[in-house]
Formats: sequence, C-alpha cells, structure tokens
Amino acid sequence: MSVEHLAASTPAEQVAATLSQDGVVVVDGVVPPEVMDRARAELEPYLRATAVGTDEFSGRRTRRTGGLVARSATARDLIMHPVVLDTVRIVLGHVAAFQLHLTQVIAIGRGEPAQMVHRDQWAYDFFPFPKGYEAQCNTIWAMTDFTEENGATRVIPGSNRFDDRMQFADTDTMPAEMAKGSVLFYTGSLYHGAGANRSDHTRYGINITYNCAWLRQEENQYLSVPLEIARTLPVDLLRLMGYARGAYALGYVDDLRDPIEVVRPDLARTGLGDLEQAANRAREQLTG
Ligand SMILES: O=C(O)CCC(=O)C(=O)O
Ligand SMILES: [Fe+2]
Repeated sequence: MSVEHLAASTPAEQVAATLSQDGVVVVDGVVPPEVMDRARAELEPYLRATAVGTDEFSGRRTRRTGGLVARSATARDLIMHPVVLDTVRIVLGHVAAFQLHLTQVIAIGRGEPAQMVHRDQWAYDFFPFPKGYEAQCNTIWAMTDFTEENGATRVIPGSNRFDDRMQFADTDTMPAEMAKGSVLFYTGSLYHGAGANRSDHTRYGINITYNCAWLRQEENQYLSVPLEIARTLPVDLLRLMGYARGAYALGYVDDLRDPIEVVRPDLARTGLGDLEQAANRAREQLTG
C-alpha cells in the first residue's frame, strides 16, 4: 500500500472516500507556496518565541505554536478552506456538528528522532471508539516540502481499521511526502507519527484538525482567541471554533442561549430546538 495523492480539483466525495478506505490521503497543491510563506511571515514572531517540547511525544527539538486563529489571517483561510471543509463535512457527517479541534504549527528541528506511532483519537482519554466511527478529521498543511529526510509525517495506510492501542515501529510506517502548499488528510483512527528530521533544516507543517462537536477540543478556542479578536471574526469561523451548540443541549450559555450571542449579540437565539427532530436526524444517520 502507498499514500494516495489526489489533485486539488478532486471532488470532496472522492477525497472522503479515500480517507474512509485508507485513513489517509494527500491532496496536492491546494494553495500556491506563497500562501504558506505568508502564513509563515505572519507567525514568525510567535514561532521564534515558542519553546521546544519538554517530553518525547511533543519533541525536544520540535516547536509547537498554537492559537493560529488569533495570530494569522492566512491560517484562518486555511482553516476555512473549501477543499478541507467540504471533505470534513462528509467524514464527520454522522454527527449534528463538527468543530475546530486544534491549530498548531509543528516545526520539527534538525536531529529530532521519530515520534511514537499513535492515533490522534487517543487524546480522548483512550476511549475505544467503535471501528469505523471517526471522532476527528485532521489536516497537515506542508509549509515546507515534506520529505522522508526532513521528517514528513509517517503513516500506515489502512490502519484506520486496525485494533486500538497497538504498537508499531518506525519501519512499519511510510512517509507522506508532499510539496509545500499540499495537504495531508488523516483520520483520528490512523496510526501515524512525525518522522525523524535527518536534514539540515526545520520541517514546518500546520496541523489543523476538526472533531465531532460532542467531544472536547484539544485547543481551547475560547481562551486561545481573545474575545476582542473573536468579535471581529466571520460567523462561520466563530461557529466552527465552538461558538455554537455542539449537539442538542451541548454548550449553551446560562438561560439556554446560543453561545454565538456572547460575541455577536445581534444573532441572539434562545432555546435548544426540537429534541424529536434531532433524534429523527440521528436515526436517519444510523440507517443512512
Ligand atoms: O508533525 C507531524 O508530522 C505529525 C505530528 C503528530 O502526529 C502529532 O503531534 O500528533
Ligand atoms: Fe498525531
């Protein structure tokens, strides 16, 4: 098996179908390399101020810079990119809503060894999701070319169907190489890990992930993005950040108010909606 590559013009249904089968796919050339340079320039002060990881999993030669919604207008465009959202909408189509899970530049420094092979969905306290249930859909945007030598993400295609809590060696994996401006998609169920960086430069990727809105977010968007910035953001981005109910009754504010009202009082809406309708929708998804 190898990592499938698709063109940026590929219909989202096909990207999602490949993800459902392999748990991983690269979409080539989603944005021109200059867009990644612009993101890098906007984030440069924050990248420079970020410390390296303090444990093996984070990477002692790796810098992880988050809060991208607050820090980079270009990152907001990547978060909302239709090639990504159209695919995520299908992959996470089994839930009432999905949300932004985390935003993070992963800068893997020279000499960093390979990261432990893992599933990102282990973040939910290792909850054993049923096989085939996708809790999250992930992207890594190549901010530099991703090569085997510089630490391209290593993946096991098809491992989205494997048992949980398995252990793998680096040699069981293959690198997802791609050019700057391309996007690696992978599900929360895919076994993968950052590759070792044996090159003479830093590997930059932007990890942007989305999860079922009934689950907790890895990056707390309400606290990572100051309210005064949130007030300036488009409504669809705000809702994706979690200023919306995550499912019937999840995440309302005090008197059953829609959380969007906190940042956009003009959009006030009270009440939870109709549970019977929500239940019917869930039934339809199940029989789907
Ligand atoms: O940066 C990468 O290539 C992957 C990192 C990763 O899988 C993680 O930190 O969970
Ligand atoms: Fe990961």
